[in-house]
Amino acid sequence: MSAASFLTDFHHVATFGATDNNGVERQAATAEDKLSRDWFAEFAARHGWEVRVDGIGNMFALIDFVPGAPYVMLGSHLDSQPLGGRFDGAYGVLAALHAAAEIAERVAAEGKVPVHNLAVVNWFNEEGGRFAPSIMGSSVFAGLMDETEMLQVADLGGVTVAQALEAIGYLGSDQRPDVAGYAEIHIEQGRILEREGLTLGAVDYSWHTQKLDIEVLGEQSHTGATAMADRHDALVAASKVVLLVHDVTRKFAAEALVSSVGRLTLEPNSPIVVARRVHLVADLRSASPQVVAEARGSLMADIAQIARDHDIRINVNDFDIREIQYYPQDGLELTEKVAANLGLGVRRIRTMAGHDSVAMNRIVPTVMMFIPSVDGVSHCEREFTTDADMVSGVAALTGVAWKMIHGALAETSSQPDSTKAFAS
Ligand code: HGY
Ligand code: MN
Ligand code: MN
Repeated sequence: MSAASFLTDFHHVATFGATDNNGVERQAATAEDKLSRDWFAEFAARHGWEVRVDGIGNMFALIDFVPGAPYVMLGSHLDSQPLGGRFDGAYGVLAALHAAAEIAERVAAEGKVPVHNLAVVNWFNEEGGRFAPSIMGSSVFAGLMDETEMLQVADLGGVTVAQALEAIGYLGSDQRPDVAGYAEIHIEQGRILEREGLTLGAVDYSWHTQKLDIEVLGEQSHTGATAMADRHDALVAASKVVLLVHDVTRKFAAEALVSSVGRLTLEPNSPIVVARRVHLVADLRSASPQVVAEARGSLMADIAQIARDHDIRINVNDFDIREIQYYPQDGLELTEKVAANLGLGVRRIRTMAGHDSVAMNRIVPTVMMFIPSVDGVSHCEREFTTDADMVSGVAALTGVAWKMIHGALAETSSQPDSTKAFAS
């Protein structure tokens, strides 16, 4: 793998769905996503790797060393948020492709047969911007979400996952590869590595997260002719809910809880009609499940009070609940060893954002790594990571994957177990 060829490919893929301010608009199963998927398939074909597409649109490029052996999978996601960043997900897929190419060359040159095969995966709909919930493709693969159910999920325009994948030619039916382990590298989407001047993060656990699906039901009426006393304005009540979701963080230590409403749809959304319905999605996250539970309890009580005050109905449902996930101890030690060999500054770090590795860590030993985000921003056009850090990350992923195909982590469980000797 040459740094130049990786950077050329990375910056080329960033042109698929490129926006005016250096971002990407490449939501799951859109025409722009198809461009990146086609490119992924061409890269694999150029290297003689078989490509499979499964029933939820996950793409797998297979590098076979040992007939019939399971695969160590490397990957991330090529879909983006609306007006998102060009690094989130795409970096991990490009890094995985180039790490795999480097490893294939080394295996051929050294002639030492590994224990496992290698695969690169582009997971479907990690972002969840168009089709909720997020981390969909990897969760279906890991058996955490039902494929038939997910295929019926519709976007705001009523298009289902199945229809969208069919439309871009990526509703597959190929058999899913057997998996022995998983490794993913991703931008940090926070400020820690940058602040500490470190190149690599060994992710040791993921935050507890959940979403609230909130439906505010008022009554449609004329904005000009209806007396104020007679209005049941869903948007006024919903606006108070939005502020509640923000203000509940103040009940806890600074930054102990993060929360926002990121989606709001309004019906009928006419300037002359009092809103009859508002649909909101709130995102609650914390390192402590207790904090999320307390925040949820406080919100439920306050939302019920708003419903009474406004004489309207508000339905609240939990979804997309993700327990804290701990990554295996020997995977952390492997990352730290590889970093030391490469002379890269490294530290253990939690992830607040969800990733496909959170799903995969439920079924196989998983390694998750971060590289720095400039200013810690993500899910926006301003998202940025330097070429140098990206190239360092590819070398780290290559080093970790090389050990994993030769059996590292093979016996470990995905829960942390410091007693397990590091499998060399
Ligand atoms: O859910 C997440 O945190 C990810 O960005 N999809
Ligand atoms: Mn991501
Ligand atoms: Mn993301």
